[in-house]
Amino acid sequence: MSVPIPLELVDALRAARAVVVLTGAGISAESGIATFRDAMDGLWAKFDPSELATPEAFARDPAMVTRWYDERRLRCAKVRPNPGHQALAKLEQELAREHRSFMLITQNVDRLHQKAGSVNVVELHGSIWVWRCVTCGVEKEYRGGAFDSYPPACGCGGVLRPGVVWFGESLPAEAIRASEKALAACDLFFSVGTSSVVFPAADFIHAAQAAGARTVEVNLEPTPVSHLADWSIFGKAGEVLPFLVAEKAAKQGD
Ligand code: BV8
Ligand code: ZN
Repeated sequence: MSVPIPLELVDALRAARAVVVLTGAGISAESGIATFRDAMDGLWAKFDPSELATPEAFARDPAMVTRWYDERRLRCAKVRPNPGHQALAKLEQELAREHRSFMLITQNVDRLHQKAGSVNVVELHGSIWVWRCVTCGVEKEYRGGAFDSYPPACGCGGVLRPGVVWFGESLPAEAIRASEKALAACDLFFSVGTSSVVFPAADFIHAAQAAGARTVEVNLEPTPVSHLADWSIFGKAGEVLPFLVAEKAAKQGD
């Protein structure tokens, strides 16, 4: 482990009553899932993802947008959670045993947190596994192979779109409610693997601070919120988080 972890942070984690963790694409990078803003091979290299993740792009070219999402869904099916996901699942279990609360709020749509065993997960931007008919509204999880047409067809004759939140679309009300409730009650907030430029998630550190929480950022590079965090740790989530969770347990004599 090449990244120093401040002892005060380990103590803060040992003492925290209510922990909230916000994750972004960076925590899935070590599983082999492209982050949202990295220069990418395949479809992403030619297009700007924030251009594709919009209702306008879907209206303009539903075949291209649904093919892009289906390619990402099939990619997600091939990868596994990494030590960063596993550390957060372990931390949730330990805090539950210690009768302390934990909430994981993710911007990711890959469901790797759930695959790693995380239970208390809020999916702010939906899920790439869920597809919804734009005509009849039926919503189903698709875990199979590639769709046989783009845009995929619904039995009603309509077409399916991915069950994700696009730019310009409102986040699920329940996800916002659960996030606001957890942030208002937390005393330790982590922002992990996110460039903190997409809202409202990028504002969550402010809500945590308003609740009096200490804040931690774990990211490969500085972000617009790095200067706000009590601890800003530049390193890989898959290295920093397992080390931090192990240090917490070691000092607790777990
Ligand atoms: C909304 C879809 C009401 C699924 C995505 C103020 C308030 C509210 C809204 C806005 C506002 N200002 C502007 C807006 C509009 C907009 C917005 O935020 N625009 C931005 C660009 C300015 N927000 C919205 O439209 C939201 N809707 O609020 O509704 C409304 C509506 C209209 C107008 C006003 C209000 C909806 C936002 C959701 C958009 N959909 N995804 C999909 O295709 O995936 S967001 C997309 O970006 C992904 O979900 C992604 O998760 C998310 C954020 O990106 P990151 O996760 O941070 O990924 P990124 O690649 O950027 O960064 C990765 C980081 O990890 C990097 O820093 C890297 O260094 C680091 N990293 C890499 N490897 C590692 C690592 N860190 C640690 N370890 C590693 N190994
Ligand atoms: Zn339908």
